[in-house]
Amino acid sequence: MAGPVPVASSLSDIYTVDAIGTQAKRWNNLLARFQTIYGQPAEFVARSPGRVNIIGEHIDYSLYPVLPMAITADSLLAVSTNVASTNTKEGHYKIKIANVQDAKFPAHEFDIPYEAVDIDATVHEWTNYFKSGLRGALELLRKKHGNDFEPKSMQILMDGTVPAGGGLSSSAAFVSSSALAVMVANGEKTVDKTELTELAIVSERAVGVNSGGMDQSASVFSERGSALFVSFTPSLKARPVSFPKTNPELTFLIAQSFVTADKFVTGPVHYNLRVVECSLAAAYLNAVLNPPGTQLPSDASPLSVSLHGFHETYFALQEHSSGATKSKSTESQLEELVALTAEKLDKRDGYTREEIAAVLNISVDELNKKFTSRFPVRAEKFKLRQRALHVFSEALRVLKFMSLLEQQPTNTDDTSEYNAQLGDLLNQTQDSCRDVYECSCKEIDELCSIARKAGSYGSRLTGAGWGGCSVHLVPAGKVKAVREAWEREYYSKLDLSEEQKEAAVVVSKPGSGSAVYLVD
Ligand code: NG1
Ligand code: MG
Repeated sequence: MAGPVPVASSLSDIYTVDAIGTQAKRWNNLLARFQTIYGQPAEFVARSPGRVNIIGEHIDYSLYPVLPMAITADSLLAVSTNVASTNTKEGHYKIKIANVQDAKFPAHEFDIPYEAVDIDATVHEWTNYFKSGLRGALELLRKKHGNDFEPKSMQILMDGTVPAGGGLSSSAAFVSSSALAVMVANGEKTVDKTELTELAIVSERAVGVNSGGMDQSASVFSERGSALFVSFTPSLKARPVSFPKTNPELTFLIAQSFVTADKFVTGPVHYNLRVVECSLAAAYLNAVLNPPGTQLPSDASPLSVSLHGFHETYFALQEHSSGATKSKSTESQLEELVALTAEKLDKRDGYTREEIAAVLNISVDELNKKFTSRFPVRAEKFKLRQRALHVFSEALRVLKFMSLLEQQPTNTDDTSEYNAQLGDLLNQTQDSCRDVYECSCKEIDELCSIARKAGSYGSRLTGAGWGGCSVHLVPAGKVKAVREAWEREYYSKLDLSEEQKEAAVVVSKPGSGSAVYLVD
């Protein structure tokens, strides 16, 4: 699992047999366009895929494990480092970057000083994602090779097929493929997957989103045919998990809502606010449940303290004071935390800054400085109870889902009941996302209920939510019925282009993660 990013020598190392035809055309087009634009061939292509999250929504930044899988759609960066230096400023290197969709994503040329990559996160500019991968990769290269390391100039052509703002993680695919491209362009023969993932997680925050680490892990580590169990503590680990053989066979369908949720725009009231609420909930629970003065670990979460950090500290202290030798199972700990949250956090309409600061025994200024200053958030009240209830119960559902996957059904003549148990957990996630975490939207709710009526075992939003994509666990024999129902009851009511109709629903098999392809 851990180890270097693989070097592919043919497309069959990257894609499943059924995808190769389409992908070969796309790659040929990318390489031909590269030649036309830059007048020379590309040296290599760096590739990272998007992902769909099967279960474990909005808990990665609270440092609980999640279960995503990579999809076929990906970000490709064709690169050459053979750049004429005649018009590059002294002490600078040149980045020329273009996109195959040049009307939507115009080409740019940058002269970047050796010391620092400047990113203006206040403007919404597609090349910021490249720059954030560049910045992260250069930090790592400097750590390895010393501070006077001189980055190489690069010419790049990008082709991304992960829809932006669609909950399939186009950003993580772009940032991690960018960081990978920079590492390879600067002469790294092998790129370590864990190093790449960690730098991509930190890099993406430079674009103004306070993200967790699920997407980058799924993009880099995934292996074809398996989902990926990603855990973040004590350190980042990813392990492939295969789906048992079931009857009826199970298929994942991904359906677009065509509601675009742009974190860059709505972050302060949606995504970034949830991250802050979770961190505040951790601090609040620590103040009311742990002995006075207890410090939570300031771990790798985007903010200073996490619900997982509170969880660990709480039970460690309990065991210590009771002298218990056998620790409780994580499942029963999570059940206990759900009950404690419901009891101790009673304000259903949310807590004001003043109320929270009083319990934490700090001033409102200190609270703002510690919790709400790194990323923009806008809120009068913070729904600590609801957010913590979602996180603990969702973390529990991930464990339940994993234990179902690990116990093969005994009677394989008919596993409908087993399939239904998997589906139920997905449905519960959707209920919690809609009602408790408030990250769904009516269009996603609609896609889910249409699918369930037409035979889906379990349907839910995937990714950040507030639009974007949904994921559905459907028996193979019902795929057609589910697609038809969506067409009839949902898509036909939208004004969609042919291209959008084409991309609205995909049957997804778990795909492979990041790779480098050397062009010969
Ligand atoms: P998407 O759907 O890609 O925007 C986001 C976060 C994840 C995770 C999910 C919710 C980023 C890059 N990714 O995913 O880390 O928190 O939401 O589970 O912000
Ligand atoms: Mg994203």
